[in-house]
Parts: sequence; structure tokens; C-alpha cells
Amino acid sequence: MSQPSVSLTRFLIEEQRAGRVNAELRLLVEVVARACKTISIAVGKGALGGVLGEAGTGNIQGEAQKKLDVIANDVLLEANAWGGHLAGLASEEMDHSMPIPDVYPRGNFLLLFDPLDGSSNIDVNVSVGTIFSVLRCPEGVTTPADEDFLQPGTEQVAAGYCVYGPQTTLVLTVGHGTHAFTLDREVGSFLLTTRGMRIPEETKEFAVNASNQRFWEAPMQAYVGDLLAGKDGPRGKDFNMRWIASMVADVHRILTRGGIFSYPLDSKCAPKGGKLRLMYEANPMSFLVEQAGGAASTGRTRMLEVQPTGLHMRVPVFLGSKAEVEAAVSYHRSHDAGAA
Ligand code: AFP
Repeated sequence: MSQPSVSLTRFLIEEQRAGRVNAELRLLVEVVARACKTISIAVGKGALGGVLGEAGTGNIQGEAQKKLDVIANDVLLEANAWGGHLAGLASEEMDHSMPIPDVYPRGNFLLLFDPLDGSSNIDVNVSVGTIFSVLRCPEGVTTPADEDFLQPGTEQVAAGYCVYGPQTTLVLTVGHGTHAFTLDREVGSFLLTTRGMRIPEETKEFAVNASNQRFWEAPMQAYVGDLLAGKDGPRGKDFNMRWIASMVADVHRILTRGGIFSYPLDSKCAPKGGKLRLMYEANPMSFLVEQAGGAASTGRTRMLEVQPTGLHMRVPVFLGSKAEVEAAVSYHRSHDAGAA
């Protein structure tokens, strides 16, 4: 007899029975997953749904918003407002966090999300995705403000992303492994397709936007220089490169077959601290990667231990196969030791 398929609902109920999530967190993940299904349908309609192109607005980061950025943000806000599982929300697309409106009951969790990461890829039909992170609302706080969200990544109780590609896949951790669920589009439900994803420790594949090379710091120049030198260089093996410019798609590849993803510090983004956002991108992805046996760092500090100083704080990112992240970090360590 073939194994019965395990839906996300069943998986979460079993996690609850095992004492790994409570009813409120289970509801929260189900609500986010439902919102992702709605976003997946909107993304899938493309030109036929009139959803492509610019919205004519900008976000807090000063980036032009796509129509789908705005739609995805609204879907997540609306879905999560009334369930009673959240105390507040924060989105990469909004200047400030938002407490749950007074008309609804407030729960004990805080939800942060990047509603549509990689949105510059929407119009060219390349994978995009939603990334989310869940924190506890601090004890005694009933109306959370921005500062209540400023908790290091080690405090996350759940994180995940949904990648809208040839398949719609939800990847989730509640702190006990990283698991992938594929959307059965006919049935409309997420089914468990990989329990306990594992990132190979070693890799021969790296992901970086190499057009920024001239702006990188010295340790990054040295690290990538040695990767490119291949078999004849100090690393003694040839490396392959991939760059999708959708973090969800690049990280999904790494969770599936290994590799290192990096968006390092460069002289263009240095005044801001990096390009990627700690709270909406780096922390949830780092939690997922660590739970799959990988590592995540800024190049100098374990990502999950970075103390956030603002909701939209940016950081340099290195994540993926453990040995390769450690290699990248060692170039930074040696450089900094030499400079000291
Ligand atoms: P957008 O959401 O503005 O497309 O940014 C995507 C992203 O934050 C991340 O998903 C990519 O890895 C990275 O930016 C791509 O940045 P570059 O365009 O500089 O390569």
C-alpha cells in the first residue's frame, strides 16, 4: 500500500501533538500558507490577470513597487488580521509595524514578511516568493511597536518561504528541521514532499551577483578569486556559479542540492550595512538553513545572533553549505586579523 500523503494541516496537528507548536502557532502557519495560495494564484495569472508592471508607488526602501508587491502585501495583511493569533505584523513594504486592529482579539505572536521577494523577476516569468518569520510578542506588551520586533534571529519560533515557480513550494521550520510542502494545485492543499531537508556540507556551487565585484571588500575579492581559480587554485576544485536574483529561488536550490549564497558588503551598499534585510530575508532564511544542517553568517557574525537595530536593517549575507560558509568567513577573519 502506498504511504498516505501528509497535508500541511496533518503535519501541523502532529507537530502540536508532539509539543512542538501550540494551537495558536499552528493556526498562524495555516493562515500564512492559505495567503500564499492566494498569492500563487495571482502570480500564476500573469498578464492575463492584469497584475504585471509597476504599481506607481515606492516602499520604505525607496524601491519602486510592482502591482504584485502591493497585492501580496494586502493578501497577507488581510489574512492575518482577524484570526486572533497575532499581536502585530511588520512587512518589508511598510514603513512601520502594525498592531492588530482593536476590533479583533490579539494573540501572542509577531509576524514579519517580505510579501514578494525577487519582484523585479515577476514580469519576466522567473520564480519569486514570500518569506516570513515569527517571533513571540514580548511579555506584558499588548500593543506592539517597532522596538518589540527587534529580537535576534535566535528568538524566531517559526520561519518559512513559499516559492512561486514551476511548482509552488512552501518550506517551513518550527525549530525541528526544515520541511518542504508542494502545492497540489488541483486539490488546493500543500502536501509534505520532503521531511527533514539536509544541505550537503561541501559544495562546488556558489551564487553571487558578480557584476558588483569591483565594489566588494578585499576578503570577498580574495574568496571569490580562489573559487574562480578552480582546480589549479588553493581550493583545488572547479566551482560552478548560479544567480537568479530571487533569494527564495537561490536559497531553494541550496536547500535542495547545496551551495553557498552570498550578498556581501560592497562599497555601494556599505552606508546601509548591506543589501538584504535582516528581519524579512536574512533571519528567516538563516533559520531554515541552520535547521537543514547549513550555516549562515554576515561574514563576521553568526546571522541569527545579530542584534537588530531597526526593522529595515540590512546586512551582508553568506548562507548554505556549512563548510563553504566557514571558508568564506575564514577569509574575513584572516583579513580582519591582518588589519588589526
Ligand atoms: P527585489 O525584490 O527588489 O527584486 O530584490 C530581490 C533581492 O532582495 C533578493 O531576492 C535577491 O537575491 C537580490 O535582491 C538581488 O539583488 P541584485 O539585483 O542586486 O542582484
